[in-house]
Amino acid sequence: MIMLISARLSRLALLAVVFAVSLAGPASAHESLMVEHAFARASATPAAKAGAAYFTIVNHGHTDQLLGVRADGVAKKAILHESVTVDGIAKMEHRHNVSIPMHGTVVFKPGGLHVMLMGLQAPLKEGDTFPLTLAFEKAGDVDVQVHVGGIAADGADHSNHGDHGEHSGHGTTD
Ligand SMILES: [Cu+2]
Repeated sequence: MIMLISARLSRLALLAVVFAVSLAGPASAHESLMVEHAFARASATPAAKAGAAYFTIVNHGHTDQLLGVRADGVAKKAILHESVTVDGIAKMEHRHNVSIPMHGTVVFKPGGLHVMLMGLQAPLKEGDTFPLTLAFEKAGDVDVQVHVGGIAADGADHSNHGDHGEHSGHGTTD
């Protein structure tokens, strides 16, 4: 009987340890949130002062929030924007934050959520990369390298090859 009780106690202790380890996980929350396929479109003219960056946030962990973005050395300001159509009129809305659902994926893409780069230090050139820092509420800062594609890049692989025609169907308004 005493043996049985102590066996149960040690099993409880083991469970407590497992539970404590699984709670001690801000580091693993950081790794479980990934930013993939970061891209931007090349500036259409050398005088361009604004640009946009896009990426896919893949969250393998708990709910988080994207609170802001920094593009130090690239643009004076980087803002979270969303292109929306209200009563048939396309416009861009400032987003103060973007919710990242648990085990969810949030796609920033032309015509939807994007990072607006205001006051570009230099026009974005196809083939270049630049750093972008995404600030998440729980995961903290996540640095990504943004690949600059053509002026109509949509993030798919085919847009990175220059030699099979223009994708003239894409708008460049955002
Ligand atoms: Cu915008």
